[in-house]
Formats: sequence, structure tokens, C-alpha cells
Amino acid sequence: FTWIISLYLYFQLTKNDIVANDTRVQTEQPWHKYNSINEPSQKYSSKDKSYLKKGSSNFLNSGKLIKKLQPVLAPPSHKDKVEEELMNLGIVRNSKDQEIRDEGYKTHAYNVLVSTRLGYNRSVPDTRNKLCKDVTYAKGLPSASVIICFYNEHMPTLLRTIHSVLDRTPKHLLEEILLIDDQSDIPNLHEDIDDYLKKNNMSKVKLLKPETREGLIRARLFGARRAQGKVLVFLDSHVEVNVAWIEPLLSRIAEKSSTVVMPIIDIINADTFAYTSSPLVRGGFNWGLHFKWENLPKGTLDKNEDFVKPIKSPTMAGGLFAIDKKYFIDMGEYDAGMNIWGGENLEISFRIWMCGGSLELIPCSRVGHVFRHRRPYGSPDGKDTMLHNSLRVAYVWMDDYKQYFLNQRSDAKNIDYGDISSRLQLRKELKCHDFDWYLKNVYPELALPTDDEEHLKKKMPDKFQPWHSRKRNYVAQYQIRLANTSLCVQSSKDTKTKGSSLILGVCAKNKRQMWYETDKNELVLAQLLCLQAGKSSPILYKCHEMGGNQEWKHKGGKQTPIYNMAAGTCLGVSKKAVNATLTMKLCNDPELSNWDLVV
Ligand code: UD2
Ligand code: MN
Repeated sequence: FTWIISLYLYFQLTKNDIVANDTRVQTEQPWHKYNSINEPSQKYSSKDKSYLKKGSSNFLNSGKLIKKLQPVLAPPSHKDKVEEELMNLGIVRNSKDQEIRDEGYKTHAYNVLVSTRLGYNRSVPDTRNKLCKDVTYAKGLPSASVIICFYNEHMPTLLRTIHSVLDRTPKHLLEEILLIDDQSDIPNLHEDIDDYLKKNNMSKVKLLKPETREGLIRARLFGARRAQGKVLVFLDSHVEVNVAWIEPLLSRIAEKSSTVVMPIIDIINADTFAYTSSPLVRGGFNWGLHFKWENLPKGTLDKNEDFVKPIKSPTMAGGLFAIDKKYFIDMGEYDAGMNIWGGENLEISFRIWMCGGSLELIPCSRVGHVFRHRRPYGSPDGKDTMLHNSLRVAYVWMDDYKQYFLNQRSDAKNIDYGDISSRLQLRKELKCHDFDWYLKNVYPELALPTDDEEHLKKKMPDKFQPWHSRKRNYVAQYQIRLANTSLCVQSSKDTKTKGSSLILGVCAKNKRQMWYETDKNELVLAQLLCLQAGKSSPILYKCHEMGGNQEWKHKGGKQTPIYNMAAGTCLGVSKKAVNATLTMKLCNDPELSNWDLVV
């Protein structure tokens, strides 16, 4: 009993720690539930906005608008609680928080304030198809060495990666975790990790460091060559593995050692650390040799059981996969002539398929990965290693088809891609199929570039997010009026100009002041552009549907703060005046950051 009491007290204390100094949050939690002004005691679940959704698009199309945020009497769901907790974790309470957050975005390109406050052992939603729960795996699966390379990773995020593996991998299947510190230059990072592992007796985790910065490809080789397990599992250093993630991977390799298998990569939002399920998509590429996600061929998921069966994939994203150790060695490991980042995923994909193996996605294995908006590091010599590495892929594996790549990359002409003779030799020794065979047998869906596409060869987005649905569901429409004034938030220009700032204007029923809220908590002006939190002020921007800086929470009704999930701050103004510019502020100034939603 005392144990329960102390646990309870502990939670209360840590909770207070999180919300200390923020009286508003203490008194008004949970504030992402809609509290109607008429019925102050009622709770409305943000999740259950489906009631507003019903027929809402028809509603809008017919010119009528939803008049009111209607109440729903549903207890907060588990998902609501998780959302609420993530929201609290993101709150910027003072300038110190702001500093940590800004510095974190610079060094790591994600929200370290949230990540730090999350701690090392959070649970994640089980995103597997429910049929996965009924699958049983043979006894005596091979053991795995999990290899995690990192360069300047944020320590709490890395530790959560490690703990998730330790917590969710059966002991007998985990030989070791090899942590390869690729010469990180954040002061004390290496020592701090080392201390942590020692203090917590984490002897299964071995921290190693090559003599020079190798880049992720040679750092993985460094780890693989020291691994004791029968299977190698590669992971990025900012992931969280899901329940029973490793069994289906090992089981498939045990059946056939020349299958290389991948989990489905779920999405950990870089701004909020929300963990969400990814759709079943497979890996492809384009002629710029950029990896991309694509829909499965028609018919792949016809029957229920197809959702638990391995799915063939022409390529891998690169970060997360399992491979039989002996097969990895026999196959020529990785191309050690590749530097820092990029291209190795297509190289190993082509090689596996062309030289007799196969590459599969395992839907019952899921691992979340933090998808960042940019890569926060470069190469030591400042060169584009992706291009260098892609040239090696093209010249070793693509035969005449490499011309399509070269046509797209006029900047590739004078790049020295190094000596590839040993890789060509490998291809010969392994008696691999040619690239034409690969295209015809593994990836017949890939179209050859047409003249049209030549024109589209402009800069490819660096991105490789699993895509998101484009359908937008509006759940409410209102003006946003500064409380106790007659001033409303409006675009500084028209409603169409990307990047426009927002200002206060005298409230008037025109479209520059008409905000449409979506079921993803976006605020869309005149159904065109999304309100997006910037560093110090919000702007109008193309809706990216990724939540984060376009995700806004409020209580509805009158006198509500409008909180941004990524920024951890609220929508505000510096003064009550026409033309005053909207800013992002700490959420503790009701005079200048409380709003009435006027329907
Ligand atoms: C994707 C892959 C990544 C890799 C890359 C192409 C996923 C989820 N991620 O990019 O694994 O295949 O495409 O090369 O599929 N690192 C080092 N040394 C370095 C640079 C990076 O150890 O010099 C580490 C880094 O800390 C991270 C991993 O390598 O753990 C991958 O790097 P990333 O997360 O920046 O790559 P990502 O996910 O954008
Ligand atoms: Mn990554």
C-alpha cells in the first residue's frame, strides 16, 4: 500500500515539476478539451470531433457553415490523454526553456524540450494490425546484435532508443546493443553516455568509437565487424521500437537467410514526439536516385491475412533493417567507399535483389523514427556526399541505365567518385543479374524518364516522409477576436500569399478573417493557407498536414489561449491596436493572448 502511495506522490510531484510556474495550465487543464461557455462543467473530446465532421464537406460545399462547436459527452480516451501529456511536455515556460528549445532545433532539428521531458521509457501505441497478435513464432530464433550508430545525437533521445530496445526485446533474442559513436563532437556526450551505461549496469550495451568520423556507412561496418549475434539489426539513433518488433524479423530470416527484412517505419513527429502509425507503403526510387515511398501494387492487400504477410519492396529507406550476419558478409557488406550519408540504401537494395536475395517489409514489426525536416549536420569537408555515393551506385550497379541519372545531374560531371574496382569485382564474383533484370522483375512499375520529367528535374525535396492524406475535414469556422476588443486576426496581405504575416484588424465578416479549423487542429484561412508558428511570429503557409507548427489547441468559446504544439507557446500580440503584428508568446499573458472564437 505504501508503495502505491509513494508512486502516486511521485507522479504528482513530477507533474508539478512540469507545470511549475505556469498558473494558467495548473488551473485550466486539460485545455485541449472544448469547454463550452454555456456549460462550463462539460468536457468535449477533441478526438470525438467526428460528430462535427459528419457531412461537413457537403455542408461547406453548399455554402452553409457549421455554426457552433457542439458538445460531446464522452470521457477522455487514452489517445486524448496521451495528446494532452505531449502538449504539456511542449510548453515553453520561460526564456530558459525557449533557449533549450531553439538550441535543440539547431543541433538536432527536433524538439528536445519535449524529448527530454518524455523520459527514457514511454509506452507507444501498438500500431500493428490486430491479426499480428495471433501470430506465434518458433522457439529458438537466432539472436541479434542491434547496431546503432550516432553522430551528435541528443542524449535523452538516444537513451530512449536504447531503453525501448531493452524493454521490448526478449532477453534471449538480444545478444547485445552496439552503440557506435561516430566521433560526436558535443562536449562530454561520449563520457556521459558511458557513465549512464555503467551506473545502470547496462552491460549488454557496448559503447564503441572508431578513430575518425566515418559517416554512417563505415560506422555501421565498424559495428557489424564486431557483432557477436547471428543476425544484425541496424537502427537509427532516434527511434522507438514497438511491441514484439523483433520476433517477426528474426523469424523470417530463420526461414531463409537471404531475405533482408524491414519493420514498418512509424512516424515520431519531430516537433511534438507524437507516435503515429504509418500506412503500408513500399520503397522505390526515382531517376535522381532519391528514395521514395510509394503505394503497394494493386492486389497486394486483397485478403485480411495479406496485412501480416511479408511484402516485397524494390528498395529500403536505409535506417532500419535486419540481415543474417553471414549473408551480410558474403554479400559484400556495404560499399566502404561511401561517405557520411546517402545512397547506401539503394546500393544494398539493388545488390540484394540483383545477387539472389530478396528485400521484404514485415507488417507486424513496427519501429517509430523521428522524421526531421532537415539534416542538422554536414560532412567534414562540406561536400555533397549523397551525390558522390549515388555516382558509385550508378557506376557499379546500373549499367546503361546510369545515363538517366547522369542526365538529371549535370553537376555530377566533374565529381571524383573514387575507386570502384573492388565493387565491380564483387558484382562479378556474386554472379549478379544486370540492372535490366532488376527493373523488369523487381520494379516493373518504375517508368523511364520522359522529356516531360526532364523538365521537372528541379531540386528534389530532401524528403522522404511517408505521405499523408490530402483530404481536409473542416470541423468549425470562426473569427479569432482578441478578448475584450473588437479586433480580429487577419492576413496582412490577401488570403493567397504564402509567407504573409498576420495582423489585427477591426472585426468584419470578410474572408481575410475567416478561419476554418480542421480535424487535425489546423487553422486554415479562407480554406487556403494554414496558420503556422514561426520562431517569433506566425505566418500563413501551405498546409503540410504534419501537425507540429501547424497544430493549434484551444478550449473553444471565449477567453481561450491558442497554443501551438511545436512552438510550445501561444498566439498573441504585443499591443491592442489595429495593425499590431501577431507574435508567438509565452502562454501567461491573458490580456494579449486570450481569444474569443466568434462563430
Ligand atoms: C535515412 C535513413 C538512414 C540512412 C540515410 C541514407 C531511415 C529511417 N533513415 O536518413 O538510416 O540510411 O537515409 O544514408 O531510413 N550518423 C552517423 N554518422 C554520420 C551521420 C549520421 O553515425 O556521419 C547516424 C545518425 O546519428 C543516425 C543515422 O546515422 O543515427 C542515420 O542518419 P540520419 O538520421 O541523419 O538519416 P535519415 O534518417 O535522414
Ligand atoms: Mn534518422
